[in-house]
Amino acid sequence: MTLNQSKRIFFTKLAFEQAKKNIGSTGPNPSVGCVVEQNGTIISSGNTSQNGRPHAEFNALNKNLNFKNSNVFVTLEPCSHFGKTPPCVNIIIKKKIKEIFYPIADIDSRSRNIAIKNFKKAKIKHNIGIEKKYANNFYKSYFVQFNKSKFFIDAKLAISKDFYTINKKKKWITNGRSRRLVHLLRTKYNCILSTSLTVNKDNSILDCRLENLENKSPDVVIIDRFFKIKKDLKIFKNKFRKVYLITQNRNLEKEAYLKKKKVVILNINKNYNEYTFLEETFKFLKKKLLHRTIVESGLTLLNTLIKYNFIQNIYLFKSSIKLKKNGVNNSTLKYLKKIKFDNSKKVKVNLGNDVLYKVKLEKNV
Ligand code: AOF
Ligand code: ZN
Repeated sequence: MTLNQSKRIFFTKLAFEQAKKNIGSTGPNPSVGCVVEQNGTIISSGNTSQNGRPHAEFNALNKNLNFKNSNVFVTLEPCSHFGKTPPCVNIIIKKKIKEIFYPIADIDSRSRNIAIKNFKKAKIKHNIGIEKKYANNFYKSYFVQFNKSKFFIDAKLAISKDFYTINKKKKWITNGRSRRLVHLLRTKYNCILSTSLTVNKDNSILDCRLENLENKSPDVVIIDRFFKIKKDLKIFKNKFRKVYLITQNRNLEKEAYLKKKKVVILNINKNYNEYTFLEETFKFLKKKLLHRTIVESGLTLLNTLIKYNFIQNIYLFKSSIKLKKNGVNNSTLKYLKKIKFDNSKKVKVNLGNDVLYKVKLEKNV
């Protein structure tokens, strides 16, 4: 049975649904999805395992099934190198797959454009390019790893109907559905970036507290240029993740205390200006293989990051309630004004009375 183009697109999209499952928790490895189709139905599927291995194709094909006449849809070129696991092209060839579909080549030079040669030799049909644009966008945070000066940074912001970011009377601005979605969103990132100002004030934990996803809590990076972090905060208590503190000042007593709590401290040159300080922070995160960052901070840091074009997407959770006199810190101030609400760059999701906008900013990635 030959598949028409719309079916091929359909199965490729399903492969991306698999890839989405572990995005943010495969370490520096790309999160890949794989769907195996036979006579119009899916007989197997897989995705890259947590921490990056085994790979998606292995997870889908290492099964006692008859794969004869099957087509395989993968979200990225299958690997050809012997790394910590054998090459995925080998298992695809061994299982006598009829045709392999993937949108784009891998960027890793150990595998880039090599699969096609192996498939040709093994006489396996191959089709490259379906959903290419989607794939290029999906793998942005993977591609930036191969570029020293590019970073993948998104942000989350909760605002009232009248654009305030702080409620004087209550801890929350948005509803329970929005807040649960924030917890899920966190699992899609390697680290959350916040500031000592925010965590000192809110005593926030910044983890994922959804059932069975607790172990997907991203690491936390606290920007604290003047070493103002309080000592006994809840943020230091989560066992599933690391905490990094980035500062330009010294405080030996506090450093010793935090080190005991396993907090990693990065001391950046005191003479560096705001921009260089941030750039050094992001370079450090790259070294730590924290390639997908989400900012959850107050308006000062967020505005600064927008000013310097560091932010890619903003997840804007907006409630239906006006805070009026109880509102503090209006988000229409300063650089957030740059957010344009034109439909081409905005995705809208209804969450009960709240609305989530995903707004894409112009950025250098
Ligand atoms: C695939 N399927 O699911 C993924 C791939 O360190 P290793 O040996 O696991 O190799 C990592 C590289 O493998 C990574 O840079 C990328 O080229 C590829 N990732 N390939 O066929 C997968 N995650
Ligand atoms: Zn592989």
